[in-house]
Amino acid sequence: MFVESFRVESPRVRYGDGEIESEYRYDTTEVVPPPAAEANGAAAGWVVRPKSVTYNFKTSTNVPKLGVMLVGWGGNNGTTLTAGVIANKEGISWETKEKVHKANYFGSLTQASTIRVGSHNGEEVFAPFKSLVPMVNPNEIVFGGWDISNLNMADAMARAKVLDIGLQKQLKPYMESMVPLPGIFNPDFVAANQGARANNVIKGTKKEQVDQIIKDIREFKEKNKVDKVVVLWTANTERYSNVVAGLNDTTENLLASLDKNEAEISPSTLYAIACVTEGIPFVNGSPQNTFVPGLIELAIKKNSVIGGDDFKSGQTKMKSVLVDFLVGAGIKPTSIASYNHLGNNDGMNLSAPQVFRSKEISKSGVVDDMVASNSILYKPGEHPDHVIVIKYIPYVGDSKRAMDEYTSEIFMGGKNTIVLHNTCEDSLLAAPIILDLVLLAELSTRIQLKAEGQDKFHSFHPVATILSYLSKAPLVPPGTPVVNALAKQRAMLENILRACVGLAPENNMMLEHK
Ligand code: NAI
Ligand code: DG6
Repeated sequence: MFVESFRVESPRVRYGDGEIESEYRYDTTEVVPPPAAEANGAAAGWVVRPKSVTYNFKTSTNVPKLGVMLVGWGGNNGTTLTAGVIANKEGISWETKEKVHKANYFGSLTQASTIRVGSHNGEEVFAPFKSLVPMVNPNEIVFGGWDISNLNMADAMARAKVLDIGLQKQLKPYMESMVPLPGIFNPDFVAANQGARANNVIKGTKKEQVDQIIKDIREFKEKNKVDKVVVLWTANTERYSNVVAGLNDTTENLLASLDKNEAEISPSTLYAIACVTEGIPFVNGSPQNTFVPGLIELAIKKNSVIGGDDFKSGQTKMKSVLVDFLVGAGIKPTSIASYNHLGNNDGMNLSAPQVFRSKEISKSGVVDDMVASNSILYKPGEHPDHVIVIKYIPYVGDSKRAMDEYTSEIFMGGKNTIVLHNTCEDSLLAAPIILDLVLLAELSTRIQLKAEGQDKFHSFHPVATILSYLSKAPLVPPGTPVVNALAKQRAMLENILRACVGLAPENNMMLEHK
């Protein structure tokens, strides 16, 4: 059974004027080693204590008019997302040799997935994920952004070669007047082959470039009369910046380096400095270390949302499901070989070794938490062989081919090899993820919480872990465990939103049927 929306009736929830207040019992467990065990490392005698903490949540229901500014707006992801939202808003349909297609938001967790709300007469009742708490309607988002290429969005959509031509023709009138603002370009951080499209760049020192980005955001906000702006990086993958003491290790050093026009501050870090300074949420959809320590410190000081890194779209999403399943089933993955080839501009940029290295790092870390969770299978420090290969093959364009081989040790010396082959337009996977990231980043700024004993409500930590489900290498606050397993990431997000309306976490126990 499906319901479009619902309202929670409970003494623990109050739907007030402009906000939802809820009281929520957070049940966890505390694990305590006995003093002797601590001394000699013995595992016996550990004590586990159930613990309950009452939290209060306050969620503002004043859904803002949202502006989204994309860095790399004219790229494959930027054009595909913008086109997709316009097509949904305008109710556009188009014909291919197969059938008449209608615009949809498939692939978006918030727009196209459901949650189980309970049961009625023994039948499961589901509702849209987006019905949990009031969220921005994607059709109402105003898009803008920057690109180092000056192509208007209609021509950029054609350059991307992602969407069917019958759809592109209908979208052209909406998109040809949209032109990206000049962007910050530094050839040292991307492949040399990207220089050819850089005809729309902000000149000046790094400080002047940051000031220009701030000015752009303010003008966009004013011109479009939006209440809030979220900025998201979907520009080229950059090489890693060197993290150097005195350069970018603290906020003070980073800002001093900015004033000194230091070469090692990447364009993505410059955009992020501008956003954090303005209190604008900034999400990084690429793998590079935009969030150098000095920037994370700045975001914490300003309490300005940052999130990332690297959209978790296809091959890696699969991996974070499959390895979780294998390790969770007591099977030991011992080698993972992940190969893919693609022919879009992202693939061309990734053909430079220093840029590929950023992607290799974010794709490689994705099974670490699952491996670390099972010491029956893996000795301390043991890890499956895990190799990542990406090749640029222009002919296939945006239609990425990904091939994976997982070999695992099974019962009594047996081996199991699973091989996957996935073909899919990369940008059609990424665009709905971008949508979710900006919608959830905005939503996170409207939620406040306090634990019992705390006298004041506070917002979530500015490093937005609630975006983990959508990120290959989730950025977490210092000292926070990184969770890559997809089901856990989804459960975390869903359960937090359930808590906002006083609903228990989904426990799947169905005791009433036992
Ligand atoms: P793309 O190359 O088509 O688009 C990037 C755009 O950014 C280009 O139009 C380029 O001119 C622009 N650009 C480059 N540097 C810029 C700067 N400093 N300021 C402003 N604009 C700049 O790439 P695509 O396919 O759209 O991917 C974008 C990013 O998303 C890449 O870093 C990619 O690795 C990442 N990504 C993509 C996924 C996917 O499934 N498509 C998944 C995970 C990450
Ligand atoms: C080649 O792998 C291009 C990349 O940008 C990926 O397509 C992107 O990171 C998506 O990766 P995955 O592993 O989630 O499919």
